[in-house]
Amino acid sequence: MDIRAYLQKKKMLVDDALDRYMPTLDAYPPTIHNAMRYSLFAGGKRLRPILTIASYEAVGGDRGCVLPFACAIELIHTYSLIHDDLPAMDNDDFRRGVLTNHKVYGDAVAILAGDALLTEAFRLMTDSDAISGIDLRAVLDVINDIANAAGASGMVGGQNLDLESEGQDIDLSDLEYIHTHKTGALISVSVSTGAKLGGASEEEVRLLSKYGEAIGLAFQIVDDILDIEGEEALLGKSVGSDAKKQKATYPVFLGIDGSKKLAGELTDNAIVFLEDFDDKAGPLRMIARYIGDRKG
Ligand code: GRG
Repeated sequence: MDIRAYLQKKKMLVDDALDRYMPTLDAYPPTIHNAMRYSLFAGGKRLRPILTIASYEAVGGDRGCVLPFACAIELIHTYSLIHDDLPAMDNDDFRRGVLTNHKVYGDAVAILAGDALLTEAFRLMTDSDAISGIDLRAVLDVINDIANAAGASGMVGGQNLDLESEGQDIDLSDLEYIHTHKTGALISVSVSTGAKLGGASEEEVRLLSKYGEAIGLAFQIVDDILDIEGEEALLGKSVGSDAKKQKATYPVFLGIDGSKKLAGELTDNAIVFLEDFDDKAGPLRMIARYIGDRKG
């Protein structure tokens, strides 16, 4: 199977599960449920949940317990996009090819929709059906990892430094901290969550976490490049915003070619971390390549 067919098949699986797990559109009160579903089903690539499933399958996970956790990570990601787009943060009008949540529902409801998606993620991961049959120590371990990756020492902390750094003179190690936390932490924990739920050994979790860290940083470096030379129609959002906000990015430090080279090296390294895995890790290898080459 080629990467496009693989991603499409797994995206359908995730979309279907999200639809089943989320409260329906007619749930009360209506506005918040509409706003949550508006952004969740606006057409994301579902890269993070797909990574969780691919990692689970790479280590031989076959008990079908990964989907609620994969979907919970997508809920957290969607909340972060809604909040990131708010006027107080990036102030963006388009996301996933449609108007941003606050443009449709207003700032207050967009804040609540993000809050509710974040909370819903933790409800889903502690739902008795979702966790039935899984070793509860593994459940607590992955929930703890996900909370760390999403919170002040992970994504929120990276976002905080990113906002404070606009227009400031920062160095490459500050930028690496921002990228590995703002974007990399959730991507990396997507991979480790799948591995742990799939029953991976400690060494397998270590290697897959290294893989996740490498593709997480590569993903954000490619995002910096796409903000300069990407196509809005493929990205579903405006380009050129980093330069407008005087954000430090990898192309500012390394140039476009240097940034592409580094993203290529990171995805190559990611694949090296998979050397000891068998064919079941094939999708993870393809996803690393896809992240290096993506246009949207
Ligand atoms: C507001 C707490 C908080 C955090 C925001 C993720 C994030 C942190 C901000 C998003 C800003 C941004 C565009 C970062 C670039 C990398 C990124 C996360 C892109 C969006 O992810 P994709 O391309 O999006 O996987 P889809 O829509 O496909 O899910």
